[in-house]
Amino acid sequence: MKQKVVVFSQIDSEILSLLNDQFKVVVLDPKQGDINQQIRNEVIDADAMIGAGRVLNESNLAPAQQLKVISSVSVGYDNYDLVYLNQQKIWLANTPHVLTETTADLAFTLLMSAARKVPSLDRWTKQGAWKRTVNAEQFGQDIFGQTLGIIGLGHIGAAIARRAFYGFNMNILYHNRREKIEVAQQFNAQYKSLEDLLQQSDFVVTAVDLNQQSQALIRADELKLMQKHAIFINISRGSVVDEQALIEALTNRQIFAAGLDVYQKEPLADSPLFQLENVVTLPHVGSATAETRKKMAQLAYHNLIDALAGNTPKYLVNEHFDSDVK
Ligand code: 8YV
Repeated sequence: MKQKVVVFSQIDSEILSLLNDQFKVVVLDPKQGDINQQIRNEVIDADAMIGAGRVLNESNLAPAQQLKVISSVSVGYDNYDLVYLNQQKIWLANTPHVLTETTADLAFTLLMSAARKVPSLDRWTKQGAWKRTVNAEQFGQDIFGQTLGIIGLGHIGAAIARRAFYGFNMNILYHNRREKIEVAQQFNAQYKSLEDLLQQSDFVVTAVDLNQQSQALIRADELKLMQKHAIFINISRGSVVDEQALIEALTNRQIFAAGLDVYQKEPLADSPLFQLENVVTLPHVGSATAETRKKMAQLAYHNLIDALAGNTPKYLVNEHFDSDVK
């Protein structure tokens, strides 16, 4: 009998047809009603799940009888209850590396857009407000040669640093759980406490995983440390920042601007952020290019295939239980 795969979000069509060739595939569809109920119904006899962007934990996975692997089409895995998956001996696999450069590109897109007011000036121009030469209201902030503070010097943080160092001659500061001496040397990046980084940077970018240490890392007190002309960029996870405190800092012009790709609650709906001219809002598109999303789907597919063949997937998140249990 064919093994059963539950696809819990939209997935690349070529990968879907590869899955269909080999497995009994059930694709969940939020339009067909409560997605968590669909998960509970379908997971009972599922061997594998593949997808992204859903919270999976005991509340929807409990009925699973033979689930071996959840193959996430993402590098982040904060939406999965890893403790529960470990208890249940369910493998979790992710898709690192293939999205690093694309996500770093997006960080720079946000940085430059916020610094040079690209979205609001675009609207202004199209509205016909450009009557004579621009004045101080339309002025942005310099990028070249400025100081960039990177919170989280992992793969994506390092790819941002590379752009900043080679492309924009920026002075780079970083904060990380551990010092990253070798990576930092490549970009002349200096390790700083969070407080010093916030005080000394013209731009602050968060590129950390969401975990217990990084949850609400940036709150009102941290935002107060930033300079008045500074720009805050978040491409990691919304919950790294106290969004309400950020909204207040932007409303009171305590900082110059923000560029956000991620939010405490996604999709972002009816937010005070929508009223602010000094924030650039994107809909969680860090990795969203056609090429990269395809590579992520391929990697997730290979992780799934490995796991269903009984082999440890290449990018296993939960390494601490024996692979021979399944
Ligand atoms: C995902 C991301 O594709 O990989 C991650 O962690 O944030 C994105 O690249 C997204 O989470 C899918 O919903």
